[in-house]
Amino acid sequence: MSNITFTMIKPDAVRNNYIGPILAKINQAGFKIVAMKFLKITKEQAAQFYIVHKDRPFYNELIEYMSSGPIVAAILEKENAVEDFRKLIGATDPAKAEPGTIRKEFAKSIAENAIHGSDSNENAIIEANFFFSQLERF
Ligand code: IDP
Ligand code: MG
Repeated sequence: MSNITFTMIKPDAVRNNYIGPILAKINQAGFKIVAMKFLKITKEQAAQFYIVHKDRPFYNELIEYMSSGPIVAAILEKENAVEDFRKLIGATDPAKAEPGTIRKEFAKSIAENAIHGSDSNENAIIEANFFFSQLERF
């Protein structure tokens, strides 16, 4: 069954001019772009988006980083979207990511790791709703 996942091309990848190459890999892997925007989020929005990590030692660093520059946010659709997209982006730590994955190719550190991918169908819906109204989906 076709379902959705949510992604962000993170500030480091935008700064490094990787928007184009990352979108090419996403399209090549068979994901349909349902919604997309280029925007900069505030610290408060980053803190809310990553609230599940509030007790982790890297929470403040994560908020600073995610609000440090523009990101590309998108909803993607594909059969088995969440799991297949996590495979395409690779492990959180790019040093541990498989060859050919987006994080292996475009990320330099576990903190600034180029891209986000939802970890469950439930979170994909929550995250998509955080960024997009129904009028912005096609
Ligand atoms: P994920 O993005 O692969 O799902 P999570 O564990 O959900 O990884 O962490 C969310 C984000 O927090 C990561 O993508 C990364 O940007 C950052 N992060 C995760 N672990 C660390 C860490 O150990 N140090 C610094 N930043 C981290
Ligand atoms: Mg996660």
